[in-house]
Amino acid sequence: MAEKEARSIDQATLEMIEKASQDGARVVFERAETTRACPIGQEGSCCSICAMGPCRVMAPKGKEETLEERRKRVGVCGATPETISARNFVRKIAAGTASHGDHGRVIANFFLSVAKGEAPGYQIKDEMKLLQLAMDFGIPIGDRTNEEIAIDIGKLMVNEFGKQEGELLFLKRAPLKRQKLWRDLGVAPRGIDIEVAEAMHRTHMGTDQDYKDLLESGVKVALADGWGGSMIATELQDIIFGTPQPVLSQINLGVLKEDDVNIIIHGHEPQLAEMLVRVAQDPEMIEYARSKGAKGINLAGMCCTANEMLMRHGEPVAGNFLQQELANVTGALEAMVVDVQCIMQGLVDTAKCYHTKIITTDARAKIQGATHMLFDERNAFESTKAIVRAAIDNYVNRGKNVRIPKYSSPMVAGFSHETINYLMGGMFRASYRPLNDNIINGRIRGVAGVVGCNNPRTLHDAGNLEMVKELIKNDVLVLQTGCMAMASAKAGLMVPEAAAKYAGPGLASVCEAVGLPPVLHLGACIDNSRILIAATAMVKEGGLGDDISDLPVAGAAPEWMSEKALAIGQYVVGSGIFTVFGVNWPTVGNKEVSEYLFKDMESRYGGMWAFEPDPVKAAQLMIAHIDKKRKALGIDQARERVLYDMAMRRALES
Ligand code: SF4
Ligand code: MSK
Repeated sequence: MAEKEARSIDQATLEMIEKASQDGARVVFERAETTRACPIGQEGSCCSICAMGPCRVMAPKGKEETLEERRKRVGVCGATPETISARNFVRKIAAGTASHGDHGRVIANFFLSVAKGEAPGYQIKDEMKLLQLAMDFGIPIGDRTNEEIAIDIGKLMVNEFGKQEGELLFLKRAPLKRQKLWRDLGVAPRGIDIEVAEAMHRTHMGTDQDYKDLLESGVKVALADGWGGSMIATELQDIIFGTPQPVLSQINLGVLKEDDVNIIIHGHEPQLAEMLVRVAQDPEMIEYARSKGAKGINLAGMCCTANEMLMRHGEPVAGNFLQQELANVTGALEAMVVDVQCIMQGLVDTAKCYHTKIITTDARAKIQGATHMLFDERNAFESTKAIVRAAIDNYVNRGKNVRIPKYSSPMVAGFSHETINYLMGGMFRASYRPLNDNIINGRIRGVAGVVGCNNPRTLHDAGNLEMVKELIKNDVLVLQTGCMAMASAKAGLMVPEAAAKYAGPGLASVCEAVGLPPVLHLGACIDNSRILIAATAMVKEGGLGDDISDLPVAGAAPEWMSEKALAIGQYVVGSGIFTVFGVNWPTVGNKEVSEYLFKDMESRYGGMWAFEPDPVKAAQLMIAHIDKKRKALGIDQARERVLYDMAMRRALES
């Protein structure tokens, strides 16, 4: 087994990996060593979509291939390595889009239920956002009630999933030039489900067999995620649960409490989490917990549900993706309550060594060996109470083998597009003007979105930390979502004081003036749509070009693992943003497909992919891209002047 330090840079994680090994509990870090990645699948050179295969079409390593050899390197059906590679890639994007889309669809239907009064316990929290959306869609406001307006919005949004023709409504939010480009290239999505279905059809055996055409269809289906399913989910969640505002919280396994009933909610959709926040504070439930010998109920989050509860309520976060099983290992967790996406089946096996109850709550996601307690949105309070009661009942089963790592870090989260607008511009003239001005004058060199998961094939949290530190040191403001946001928060980058400690002088001066951390938490992975909205707002504010691809911005996912991350990357690239992924790259076995993604896409979309597993080098690629855009905008000179001033100031200070 590898040295434990080779697995994570997070002390709480290392401590729990060691405890797991002492307790005989298997966790993901160990499985990643015993279950090696398949090198052929990893490079995208295996096709298994029909029963004539699987067909493996790897290029010979370390020697030139003759034309004859190359001609023979095809699947049984004759599919070329390019077709196979592109098909695999597009299928992953379709799966990611389907997952975000299904989340968005559930939220749209839930929104409609709330508006109709069929989901007691929930109501419209952000009236301003509701009315703004109504105006965007031309829905009459007049003297209608919020609920009447919301019913119209809900129906319109539900319709986006099954729509067969036309264009997704949210595409109209993009800069005009970008909208035209999508139309000209034939990638403007019609509806969400139709694009997923078409991508699955195109990639079926014997259908689309032109790799460039396949990859273009990958852009179309990904745009149905970013400007469709994900954006719908974020917007409607904000209206019902409240648009996030800056909140203070704590993060890491140290947020679990020795004497409380500990409950972690893990997954993605926030309806149950929202109700859990209420039920955990219910005097009757607290009394019930006390009757079992606990001091109270401690609710924390894991992965993206954690982000949802954090952003809107400041609830503590127990950890990111690779820490989920380690929460069981503390021996202090009464229930891990899960819904959909990123929930490791290994949780059940790990829990067998402790008393933790793994409770699945969604009809779409059951796990063998877990307890299934269906969460019913129409009877939310009572069905949540039943879940909390089951956790409390389990407190008496807690053994003596309890060790909660003493690590937790303070963090500020809650930076929606609206709060950035407000914080930068002020309440009475909320605007992106100060952000754009600071980019133009060079104090802020550019903006980077660093998002995505953890992956045990790379050192846990390290890729994120090295990349983010390199970016902010070079005056790049960093926006984060998902599990990468958590990695930064654990390391202390999401507090205002981090600006003076880690940021370059230009970025630090802006952060200090506004009271912002240099790294902003924008929410869950579904909320990457907030980054699209923020980028569009920067374009519309003026002075930084007339399309997203003109902006000095870049994206990255240094530790990605999920298909959703690929869908996100593809919609970000398709929206005009240079994006670099770490760990491994699913088309690396095919030169032509990789070149199309890494080079040719730029001439079509103004954005392209890159693969660089070294996080510092990846950050430098992002900075070089930002500088290229600054030069094209003619604002590179301004930055040089500021740098000179700062260098002088440093020299004076030393
Ligand atoms: Fe092999 Fe072609 Fe079937 Fe793929 S579709 S498994 S390449 S025969
Ligand atoms: S939870 S998709 S591991 S970010 Fe959204 Fe984290 Fe990636 Fe899941």
